[in-house]
Amino acid sequence: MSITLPDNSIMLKPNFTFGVATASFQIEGANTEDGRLPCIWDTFCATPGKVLNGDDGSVACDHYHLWKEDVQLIKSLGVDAYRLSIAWPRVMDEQGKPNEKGLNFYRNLMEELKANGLKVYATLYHWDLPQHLEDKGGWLNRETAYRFVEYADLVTKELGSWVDSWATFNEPFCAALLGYEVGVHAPGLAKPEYGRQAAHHILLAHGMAVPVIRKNCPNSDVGIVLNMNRTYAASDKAEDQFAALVRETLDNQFFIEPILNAQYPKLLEKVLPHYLPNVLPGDMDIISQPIDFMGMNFYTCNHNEYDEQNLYRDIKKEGVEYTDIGWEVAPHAFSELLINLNKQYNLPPMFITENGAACADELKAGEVDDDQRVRYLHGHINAVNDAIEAGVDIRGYFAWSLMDNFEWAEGYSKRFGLTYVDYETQQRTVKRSGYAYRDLLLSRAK
Ligand code: GCO
Repeated sequence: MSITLPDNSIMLKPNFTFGVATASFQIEGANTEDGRLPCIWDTFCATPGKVLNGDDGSVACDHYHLWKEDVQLIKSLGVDAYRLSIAWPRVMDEQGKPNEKGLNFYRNLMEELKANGLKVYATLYHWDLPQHLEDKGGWLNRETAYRFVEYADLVTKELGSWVDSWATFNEPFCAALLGYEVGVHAPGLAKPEYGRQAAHHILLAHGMAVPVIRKNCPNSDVGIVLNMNRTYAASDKAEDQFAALVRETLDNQFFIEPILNAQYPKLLEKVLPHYLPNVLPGDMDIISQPIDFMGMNFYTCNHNEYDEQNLYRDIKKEGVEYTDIGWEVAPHAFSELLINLNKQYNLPPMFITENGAACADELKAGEVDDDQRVRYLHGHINAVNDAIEAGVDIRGYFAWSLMDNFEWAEGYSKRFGLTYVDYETQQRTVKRSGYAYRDLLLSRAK
């Protein structure tokens, strides 16, 4: 099995960008080195019962020390670009002053990426909020949005010359909802009214940071990365159709509409008014600044039926394929979602900033034969191609992830990498999927 695209696919043309993605907390380790401050994920990991097997980010993939060989690994995969995130607690001290040692790590890394001909896609916030800001209320506190703008200003001034594309936030949904409403991610708070308010402050921080980044980096693109799911109704019954609509509204529209249309979904005013955050005058204009791109992270789809209490409830579908993390493999949902969004909104250029599969990989005789991931990537890359053919403006695709890493509440138990990581020895082994991805990319005409 290989990963192929139709010969005439736009994705094979030189201006379509292929890459691999990671995030700081998931790979860097060295979480006390060179003045790096504690972040909410350090605290969460240290709280018994929160992360599987008590795993933490103290070593992870030791990328903080192995970055140079990791750049060669990235290059060996034949990609055009690398998507990484900057660790806020590494580059700024509690007084808001730059931490030069932390900044140097990213300067060296980015310089090396550039020297190897790779484009740099940087995300400012992939969930590692400094703990001292959480102690003052974190994303429930509007002040945190102002602190974020100071951080964005510092980082984009210091690192801007290497970065082709800046994303303010990765997945506000997960940072806000999983962190403050459901409590399965850091900081682990769980009050129904918290999640959407945290989300509003994150969106506000995004909007306030955009003009600052544009000023510091006039030659870089600026955007935001959202996770999106396609939700299907469990049946043709009207109530199940309604449940699916509510689910997509809460997961997708709640984040897209403020950014593109300066409003929270109208449906919520009638159906779930307590899910509407407290918005101050002017906020929606700030949030809806024009952006150069929208990043979309896509993994799976949901099937929902009506639930008296919560309006929707997940059901597990029979007869479909699942990955090791229990997520349905649904490439059709990917193209459908992109095509639907393109009809519903005036979308900016889209980048698929994450897509991938967790598999129960095993290293045998120096090889990892991850057939399911190869099939997953083939299906999903072709789903992107289908969406492009249907008229959606998609400019790039990033596989999640460059290598196995810290999978949040699942710790190191779930492997998403194109490269296998032996956490004892830190040895990296490119999996069959990594080679299949590389072969697709090398097949492109120069
Ligand atoms: C996310 C994050 C990644 C995850 C990946 C797999 O989308 O949740 O961006 O950090 O590791 O998505 O869950």
